Amino acid sequence: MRYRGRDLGGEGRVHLVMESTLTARDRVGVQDFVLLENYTSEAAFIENLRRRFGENLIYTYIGSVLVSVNPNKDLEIYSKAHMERYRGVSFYEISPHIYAVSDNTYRAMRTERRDQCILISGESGAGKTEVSKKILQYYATTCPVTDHLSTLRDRLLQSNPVLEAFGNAKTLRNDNSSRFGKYMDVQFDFRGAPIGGHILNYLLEKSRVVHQNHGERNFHIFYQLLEGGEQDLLSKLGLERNAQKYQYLVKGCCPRVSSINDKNDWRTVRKALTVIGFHEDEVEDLLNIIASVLHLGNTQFGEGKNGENQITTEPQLKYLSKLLGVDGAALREALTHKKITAKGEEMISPLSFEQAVAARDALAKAVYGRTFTWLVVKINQSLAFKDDVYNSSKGSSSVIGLLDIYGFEVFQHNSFEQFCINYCNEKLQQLFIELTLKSEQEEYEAEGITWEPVKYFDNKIICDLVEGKHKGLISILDEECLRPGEPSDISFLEKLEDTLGGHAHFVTHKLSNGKTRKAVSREEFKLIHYAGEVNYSVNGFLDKNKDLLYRNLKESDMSPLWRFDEALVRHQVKYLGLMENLRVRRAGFAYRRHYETFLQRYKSLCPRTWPNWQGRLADGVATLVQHLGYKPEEYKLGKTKIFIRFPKTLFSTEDSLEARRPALVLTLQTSW
Ligand code: AOV
Ligand code: MG
Repeated sequence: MRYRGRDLGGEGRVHLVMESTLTARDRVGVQDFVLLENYTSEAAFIENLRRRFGENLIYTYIGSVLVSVNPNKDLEIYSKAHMERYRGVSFYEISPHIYAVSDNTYRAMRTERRDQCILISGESGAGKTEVSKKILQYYATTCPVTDHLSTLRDRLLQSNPVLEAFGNAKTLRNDNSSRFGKYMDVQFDFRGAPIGGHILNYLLEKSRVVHQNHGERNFHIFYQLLEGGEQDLLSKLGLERNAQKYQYLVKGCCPRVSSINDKNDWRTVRKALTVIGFHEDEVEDLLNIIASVLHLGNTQFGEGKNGENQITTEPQLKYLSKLLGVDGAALREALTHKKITAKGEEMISPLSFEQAVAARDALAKAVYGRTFTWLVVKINQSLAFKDDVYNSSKGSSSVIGLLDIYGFEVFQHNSFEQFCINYCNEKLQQLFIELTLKSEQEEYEAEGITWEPVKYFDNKIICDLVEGKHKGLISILDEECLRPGEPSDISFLEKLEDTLGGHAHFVTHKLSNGKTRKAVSREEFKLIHYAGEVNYSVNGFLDKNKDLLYRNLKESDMSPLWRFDEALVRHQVKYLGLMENLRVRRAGFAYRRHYETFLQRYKSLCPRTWPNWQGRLADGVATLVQHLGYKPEEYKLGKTKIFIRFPKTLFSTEDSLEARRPALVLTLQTSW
């Protein structure tokens, strides 16, 4: 789902009308929910999605927001020919598509010379990452490039398979689930050519390196290396071509996934690393570390002669020391002892069996996490805009940002990971409200349009509850982690009760009359999120907050995935706030144009405004729409813009324009 926060795509940019490209099939249901007759009915909303989905029409607008339903099959709608169809065409002229959004965003960036952002939101497996890749492919294919820029374009595209190999994994919800958040900036020069990129990564689920739930896998790269790595390479790394041999790869009991070809993916990743500009010795370092993680997982501990805890797997230690380039004795000691400072003196004390296992796993997670960060740094260096190379680009450049995050999630058992993810979604929803519902209504006010405000739930109250200074949940958690004495998950819960008890969106088992509430256990707190109620178990909150290990999916049934599951769709329609969005859109005005743009485009339809209107622009537009027969309820005239309530009004005006095509050509050859 995408939105730009300001205006519909047509603003400031007109192009040849291509009504004829819309076939009867494209028009199944309504292609913009604003046209839905029964627009307050959730059932009608879902029925429209279902009808279109049945015809493989997975995209539908709510004004400038694109709703996309995952088809889970290749629809062959992403060819170069498709991309060409969407170039330079406005939203309402052609059937909804992610390419229309990409193109409108690109043109808005170029004509307004302002940075743009595409936000993608949705549940795990909904198709966010696929959408972000389609957008990138669209820019890579349709934007102008010169020879030296083609390298950058290739690197931008190739960063995806690399990051996915190291940051994606099979979960019960998605065979290629992103286990990290990604914000990517693509930088364009004044000609609209991509000249640079930058990736911001966050929340890598490091805990997956050492543990996977049943039916899930570790990060793809491990299986790719074992399946696809040349025999010489595996021997050098001390690895066997069998994932079952590695403790860190067997927890989920599914080394192979039918939809994934690890061997082919390995080739893709190796090639991508070269395209991005990794030197052979850097690739070697990278693979040494991946292999080390597997050897760490197979490092076992047992009781020595004197009852001490010792490493019982010597070959692993040997490989670890070789691959990581550290002294064997030092590594042995580090894995079985801890250093503590007491009264200014450093002391070494042995670790218990459990402590050693935990230390080993912590090391594996840290090594992998740092490697991932290093990978992103390297990719960013390779994508960085190089002023000296692209001299001609100096001065003006703009950016399109792509955000691909986690979706809201509720499981039977929710912990710190879900808390972080759901908070993240609350923040995204805030942004959504801010930029659509709020700004939409504020614009009517600014333009002096009479307007009956539409009520919506503002989830700021929940964001404040989580992030408020001193009194917010995160502050209280941080304070508890730092407090001297014996802070615990339960003492944290008690603090929450003391500080937040009574808040409308925070609930614990305690009732104000001293009795207890059954729906929330003694180790839980409940947050009433904008998208629903979630009980969080406080177990592990303090440790996880210190260690920053996020996200651990537990789900059972994936039968959520290959068909149009109405309950699932309804749930998403609800939590994404689509009905509220439609209501504002519908109660408001679907399209708006600056007077000048509107007049320029349609003046040929009225003898009084053709060829040029001499008076005030607003009067010209008023004259024009009267001539066109617009009814008073169909439009409003603001201070600088005309607001048109329904797309069909504009469609019929566009039809009239189509009938006068020869005159139109002059008007259309404007801003490219
Ligand atoms: P996600 O990014 O939203 O989940 P993905 O983008 O990885 O979801 O999509 C999941 C899978 O759905 C993909 O691997 C494809 O098989 C399929 N898919 C998605 N979009 C399309 C499409 N437009 N056409 C065909 N198949 C599609 V997560 O990263 O788990 O939040 O955390
Ligand atoms: Mg994803």
